[in-house]
Amino acid sequence: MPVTGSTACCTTMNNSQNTPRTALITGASSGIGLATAEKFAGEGWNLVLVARRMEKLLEVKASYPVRVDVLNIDVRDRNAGNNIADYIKTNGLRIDLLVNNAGLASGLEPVHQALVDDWEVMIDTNLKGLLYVSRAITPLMVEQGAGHIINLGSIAGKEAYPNGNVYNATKFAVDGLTKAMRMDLYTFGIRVTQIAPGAVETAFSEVRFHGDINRAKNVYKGFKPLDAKDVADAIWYCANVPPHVSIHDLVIMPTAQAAAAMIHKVI
Ligand code: 8X3
Repeated sequence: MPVTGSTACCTTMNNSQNTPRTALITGASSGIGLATAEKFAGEGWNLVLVARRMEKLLEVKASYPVRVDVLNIDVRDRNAGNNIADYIKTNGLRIDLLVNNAGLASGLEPVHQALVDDWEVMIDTNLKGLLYVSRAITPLMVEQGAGHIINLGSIAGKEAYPNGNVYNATKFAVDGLTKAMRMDLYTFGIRVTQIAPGAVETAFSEVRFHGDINRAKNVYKGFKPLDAKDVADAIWYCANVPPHVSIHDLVIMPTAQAAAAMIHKVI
């Protein structure tokens, strides 16, 4: 997989040591990833943005007076993490925050009817992609003796629900991995956080239903779901608590959603 790197102007100094902070965000071209990129860029952080589609990344780069490096990389590629790390090292960058956001749900059928191709893409992205990137970036954080990893989990990683099967399994894996990664990394001054959202109105359901927009819209009818910005704000909060504070796990839900499969709808 070729790495296409591209850099914008300017470096913003914004923390107390007057050194720039840089966030690496995967899945940055849409939804929570894009909202997070915009939030951090708006607050003066430099960015390394990773996605399969470049258009939105280039828009972020053009819109904010911070350094934005954009990488056309699919995290499912086994070399993805190493390619990102190589780019970071070659360009003398320091990653203060890794947001492992790339992920998706594909399909919502019972286990005896689900498509194995859906399972493959979820396992490859939500689990293996997160691992490839983390495996390559964590040594850089260990070397610098600091860093923060925020994994995007889900309420689906806390509670199973009917037809959730492999999506549930990948997000339960993120939940477990987040805890285990923290145990491996905390003595190096590295924080590891999980953000576990409930229903967020993005392209999530459209992807889950293989492009069936009407079915996707129905998911969010009759209640107010979260939007991507709500989750980006939570990520921002977790990334900006004082250095001695670590948010281990943050579940963020719509007020109308009491549990994974319990949404109060008024239609
Ligand atoms: C997405 C939330 O409720 O569809 O991760 O599982 S849910």
